[in-house]
Amino acid sequence: MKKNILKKIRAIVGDAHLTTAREDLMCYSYDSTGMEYMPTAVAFPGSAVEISSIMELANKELFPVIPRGAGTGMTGGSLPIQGGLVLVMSRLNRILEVDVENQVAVVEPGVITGQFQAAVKKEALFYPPDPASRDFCTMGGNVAECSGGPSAVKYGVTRDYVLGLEVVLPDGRLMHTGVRTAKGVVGYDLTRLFIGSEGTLGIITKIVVRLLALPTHKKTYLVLTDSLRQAAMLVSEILKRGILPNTLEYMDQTALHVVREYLSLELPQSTRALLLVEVDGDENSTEEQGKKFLGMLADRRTYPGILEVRQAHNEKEVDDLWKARRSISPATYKLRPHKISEDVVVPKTKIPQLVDFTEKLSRELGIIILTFGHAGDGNIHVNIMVDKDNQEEYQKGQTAKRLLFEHVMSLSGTLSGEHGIGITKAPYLSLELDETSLALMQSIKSVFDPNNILNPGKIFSTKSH
Ligand code: 2HG
Ligand code: ZN
Repeated sequence: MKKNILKKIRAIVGDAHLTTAREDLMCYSYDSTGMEYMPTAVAFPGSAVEISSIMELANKELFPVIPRGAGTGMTGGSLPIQGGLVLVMSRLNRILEVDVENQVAVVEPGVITGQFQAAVKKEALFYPPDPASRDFCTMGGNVAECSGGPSAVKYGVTRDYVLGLEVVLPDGRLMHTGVRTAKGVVGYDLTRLFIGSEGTLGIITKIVVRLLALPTHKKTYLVLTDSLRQAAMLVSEILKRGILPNTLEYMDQTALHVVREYLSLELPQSTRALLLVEVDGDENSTEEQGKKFLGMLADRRTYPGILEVRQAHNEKEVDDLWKARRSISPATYKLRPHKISEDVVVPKTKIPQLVDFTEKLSRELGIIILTFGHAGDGNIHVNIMVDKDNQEEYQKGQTAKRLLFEHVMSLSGTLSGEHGIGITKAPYLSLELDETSLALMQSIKSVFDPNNILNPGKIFSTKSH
């Protein structure tokens, strides 16, 4: 990037908000994939108007711009793979409005999701999307990736809560999409087009979300089983009985092992999997759902693989369980220095087939593959643990990834439920999308960004990273 361009960016954001110092650039060169790409410069814009001026300049001078939230992404969406200017949204971190009566809020993209949830909770309101990283990740990043989380089984994902957006287009134009009403069908649904577009179509500068009334009660349970298959089979059984938990998560034996220190409970020797189940609502409905759930599991002859069913009795027990669940992802690095992290989804009834397959893959290839995650919506995290410096192991990991994707397709599943495509899944896109859809998606990208300057090389690249 030429010196005079940097000078112009500096003039837009102010001297204190642009850096080219190597030690600063390094902080914005990686995300949760563990991959690193150095940006040429990093800017911290303070308003949509500044972002608009930067994009106008980028479109004229043709340099890449990569929007970035907190860098917790799992597929490389915020990595500057071609260098260029990283735009960090941390200064746009205000909750602009919480309209309690209409159950709507307006936030800037840099607001931390967990902090937003805590803020609306004070008004007895509820914003359900809860990525495991909610204490660090941002609302803008969640919209860009259409993040989900444990509560998606009952409450849905980010897409289900965003009513409208303010967006800066790659050429610098500022636009508004959607509504702030409960319904709206005027024109094409551009809001949904931006949600999950991984920062390739525009830069989100404001988000209008709908909120729910805060559930007043909850009950948290865990079910221990002597086989992974039994835990997997229980998932669709529970939902079939009309129980709709706000959490239906599972951990396999290896996932349990890496977070063992957070769990202040004794596990029977033969434990092979754990289901974390939570029901919520008002007092009556929570009570009723809890009873139904325990009633269903009471007859052990129907489910011989169940070792124990426990209820968390106090806040500490509930917190411990959640701490364990939210810590699995980072704790896996105890096993190997790198991971290939996938978030495939299969129809719920096919989870047993999927976990049988990953267990077999792990045995046959001789590498660690653990599974855990959002079983209630069939969204399984398959973590293939490798050491990238060990070529043979790394190649085995890549083989496992391809075989996994092919298997998921054969089960009528999808490659990604919440982490997006980014660069890590880009070479596999054609396993799922037909040529016509792929071509149409690429034309949409060129309509929005004819010069391919906004987050280039994401979603559609065929190069392996
Ligand atoms: C989770 O649910 C995250 O914990 C991360 O989506 C999953 O590390 C992973 O693969
Ligand atoms: Zn997840």
